[in-house]
This record gives sequence, C-alpha cells and structure tokens, in this order.
Amino acid sequence: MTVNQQSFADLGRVLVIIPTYNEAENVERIVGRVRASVPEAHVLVADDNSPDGTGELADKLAAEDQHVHVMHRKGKEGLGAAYLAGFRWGIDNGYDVLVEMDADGSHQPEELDRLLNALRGADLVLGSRWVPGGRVVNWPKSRLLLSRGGSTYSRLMLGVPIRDVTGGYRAFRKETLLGLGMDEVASAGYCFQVDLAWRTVKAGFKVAEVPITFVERELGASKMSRNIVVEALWRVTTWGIADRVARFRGGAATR
Ligand SMILES: Nc1nc2c(ncn2[C@@H]2O[C@H](COP(=O)(O)OP(=O)(O)OP(=O)(O)O)[C@@H](O)[C@H]2O)c(=O)[nH]1
Ligand SMILES: [Mg+2]
Repeated sequence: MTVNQQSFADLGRVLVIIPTYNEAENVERIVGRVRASVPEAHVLVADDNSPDGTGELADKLAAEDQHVHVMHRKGKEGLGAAYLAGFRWGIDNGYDVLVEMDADGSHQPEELDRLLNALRGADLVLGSRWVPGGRVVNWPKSRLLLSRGGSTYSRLMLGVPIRDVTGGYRAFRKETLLGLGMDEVASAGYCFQVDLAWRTVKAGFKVAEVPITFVERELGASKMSRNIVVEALWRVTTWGIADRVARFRGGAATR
C-alpha cells in the first residue's frame, strides 16, 4: 500500500500550516509534496508579506487547488506568531488536526503519514530527530551539537520528557491547542516550539515522538542565527527557574 491510499478521515480534517518568509524557491515544491503525500489534507501558507513574492506564488497555487489556502500577514513577526494565526484560522474553519511544517524541505511531507498515524494514540505528535531512527542530513557537527544540546538543556531545565523539544514538525489535535492556553503564548521565535511542547505536557496531554529524517535546507536563506539560539536558551532558563521557584513555594507553576 502506498502513502496515498491511506485515509486519515477518522482523525477529522487535517490542515498543514507552512509559515513562509522569503521562500519563493521552495513554496511550490513543498506544497506539491504535501498534496501528493496526503491528498486529503489541506495546506495553509502563512506568509509574512515576503519581499521575494512568496505570497503571490502561494496565491497562484491556491487559485489552482481548493485544498490550498493562503494567509497574508502584514509583515515579519516571527514564526510563532504566524503559527498562532494559522492555528486560529484552522480551528475557525473547522479543521481537527493542525500540522506544523517548514517550507524549506527540512521536514519531509512523505513522512506526514507517520505523524498522523501516531496522532491516533496521542494529543500531540512530534517529529523527532533524537529518538532511535531519527536522522539529520547535511548538518555540520557544530549545528548538530547546538541543536541536540539545546534540546537536552531544555528537557532538563523544564523537566519535559521529550527528546526533541525544539523541532518544528508536529501534529496537534485541535483540542490540544485549545487546552494549552494558546492565547497566552508570547514566544514568537525559536523558543516558540519549546513553549508549546512544555505547555502541552503541563496541561496533561499525551505527547508521542516519531522518528523523522530532517534535511537541511538546500535553497533560500536561513533565518537562524546564534543570537536567536542564545536568546531562546536564556528564555528557557528563566522559565525553568520561575517554575522551580513556584513549585518550591507550593503554588502552581505560572508564567
Ligand atoms: N511567516 C513567517 N515565517 C517565518 C518567519 N521566520 C521563519 N519563517 C519560516 O519558518 C520556517 C523555518 O524557518 P527557517 O529559516 O528554515 O529556520 P530554521 O529551520 O531554524 O533554519 P534554517 O533551516 O537553517 O534556515 C520556514 O518555512 C521559514 O520561511 C517569520 O517571521 N514569519
Ligand atoms: Mg529550516
């Protein structure tokens, strides 16, 4: 049986949200791959008014395919803000499963079926590089260490039982997003993923990790920088300390 013949109708309606900022070289290909991999899924491109015309390219795709939608946002506000707006749009429009996926080809649409299958027994499924079977292709050793180290640090600091807490290939049930306090999420950048995973665990939802093959972007420019990572780790540190203080005082952990 091929991927294309599987049905996920039992999970409800699936929306794959792809945030974009200057992904003109990637947007058509990634949308096409998602459509081929899980034809019943819909796609929402959440574009922050990319100067390179990504939004217009996405409009063309949407005009040709009823499963493709575009959200035009006014300017670059970070990936977290784009996802939150995408989640809200999806929930308002009757979707039951909301998937996060990068536009740059790092997350393989051909592995989406594995995330959706695992969602049958979980409230949030994380595509994971750091569980057995997970892989990273084309990363220099320095980036591997930074990413693995950041994930391990966050796991220990926050006490979340998750191997890949920073990854951005994920499938949420609508109920999970509604139950984790989406309206209080302020993180916009790199720590957005850590923030959401932590909130999901704290709200008592079941999280599953499935191994993925993560491929470094080939086309287009990276929006990552060392500053972003340092800022994220600093934030995680302050959350972890605040959480410990709150617990020590016997109160509920609040942020
Ligand atoms: N809408 C929107 N999308 C963004 C923003 N920043 C990043 N993205 C998108 O979020 C996804 C992940 O960003 P990347 O630049 O690939 O970040 P990364 O994967 O950490 O780093 P590299 O793969 O090395 O570039 C991509 O689809 C980006 O286009 C933003 O401010 N707004
Ligand atoms: Mg990337």
